[in-house]
Amino acid sequence: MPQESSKRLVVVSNRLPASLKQVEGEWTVQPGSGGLVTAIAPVLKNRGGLWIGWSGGHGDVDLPKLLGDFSKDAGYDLHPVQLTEEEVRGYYYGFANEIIWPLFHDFQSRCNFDPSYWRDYLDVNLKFAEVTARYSRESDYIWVHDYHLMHLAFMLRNMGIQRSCGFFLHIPFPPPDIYLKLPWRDKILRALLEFDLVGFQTLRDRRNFVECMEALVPNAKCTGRGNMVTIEHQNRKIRAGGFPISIDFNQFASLSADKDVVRMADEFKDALRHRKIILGVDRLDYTKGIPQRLEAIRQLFIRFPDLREKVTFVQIAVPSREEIPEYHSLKVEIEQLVGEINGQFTRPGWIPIHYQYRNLPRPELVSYYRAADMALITPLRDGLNLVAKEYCAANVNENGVLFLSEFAGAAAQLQNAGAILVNPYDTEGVAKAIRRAYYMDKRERHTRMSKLRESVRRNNIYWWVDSFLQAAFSSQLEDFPQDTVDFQTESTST
Ligand code: ADQ
Repeated sequence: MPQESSKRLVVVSNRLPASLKQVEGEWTVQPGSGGLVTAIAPVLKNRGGLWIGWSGGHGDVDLPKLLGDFSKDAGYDLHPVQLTEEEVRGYYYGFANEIIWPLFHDFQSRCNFDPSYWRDYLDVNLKFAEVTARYSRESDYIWVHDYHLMHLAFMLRNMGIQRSCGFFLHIPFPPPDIYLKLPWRDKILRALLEFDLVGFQTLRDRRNFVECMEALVPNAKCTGRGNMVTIEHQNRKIRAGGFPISIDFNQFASLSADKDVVRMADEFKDALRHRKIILGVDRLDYTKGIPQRLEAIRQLFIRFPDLREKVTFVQIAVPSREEIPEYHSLKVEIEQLVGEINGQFTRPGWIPIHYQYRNLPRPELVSYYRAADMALITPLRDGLNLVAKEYCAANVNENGVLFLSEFAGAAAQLQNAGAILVNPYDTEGVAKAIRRAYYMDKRERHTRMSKLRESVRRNNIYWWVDSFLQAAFSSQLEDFPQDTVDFQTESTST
């Protein structure tokens, strides 16, 4: 890799990779456990660096002291961006969650294009840029994450601050017919062109981005074929490419083999009397298709009575964005559907759907993955979907079946690797696919799952960080290792 790869890294995301918790009356900082933190923390520690993000409120704590202590242990610095309640309401709940999230997931009818949200979004992006400018140096590489902060490079340039900046979008980028509905479509697209590298989850997202750019910024020129392209705009070169995010494969695989996890998985199977387990795991969000999935389960029991009392569907939903009324109505809708379907089919000794609404500790979550015979992952739209990869990594016995929505970014990588693709809106089609998998022989299940696990093991989270940083630091497009991206299956899509 070129010498520049030793640049200090500055990560900027909406939230810091740590949360504040009260333990016996004392505030403490607990490290985050998500994949992004796991992958980036060692890079930050090795090459030196910092993470900038919103700390999440708590006005009564001595934040600099708490974060200072945490930084010493972590080996990299955390710098908080402090936001007022109004800013959080307008920028986070408003602009990010009521405009960009629904629009970019093709739910334009759920958007609330309130112009005041836009102003809050700009103000908060400016605040993030000020903190970034204060704590970073000109030689640093700034890596910005996600749709909350699309204006960060633009703000830095406006302030006259020279930095190399990369951006990664964790959610889908919509095609022009949807993106063009955004009232601030030009400004956001031009702001994204202020980054030096713009990364997406899939090749399709990258193509959508280029098509929107061609419609809105006609003087920008795009060259290159395949995964990475170069865009020339106002005497600058911007790179755009697909980098499907992943998980720490070894961490999930070894946790799944841990004796406590094995015991929990066995207890869970005993409790369900060794019926086949179909598992759904999601944040409770309308993009995840939980009601449609429940309807598919209903269809399964209507169309195939031979499977009644033979399979149990377990849906685990993690509470999310509970302050937003739509998320509350979705929760009620799901609870009603579960009650209805259970009322329709339950027999003594068998409840068809087990529903849990809670955040699970990682070992418990992995024990569910381990125990499940099938994972039913059917978002209506998803940037990637990490649960699909976590299920494969944890399926150490290699006998599980992964059903994956065609509309999850992960489908581009995993469809040729053994996942069974389904259309989440086609509830009868999903039911038929489940029945086929129920009777699938052991050899086919094993062939599919070992291929899936190999794909996730190879393209793990460390590979993802390396791919992005290599693209960020290489001066030549050819330096980017195209052949390591499993995108061949997407070549027919636009
Ligand atoms: P999310 O929409 O949050 O992420 P996903 O990728 O599936 O979706 O990640 C969810 C995470 O939450 C997983 O790591 C999972 O283990 C965890 N989780 C889910 N249910 C849980 C429960 N009940 N208890 C504990 N943990 C639970 C966004 C995008 C995705 C993209 C990721 C990463 O929407 O498309 O894959 O970012 O880029």
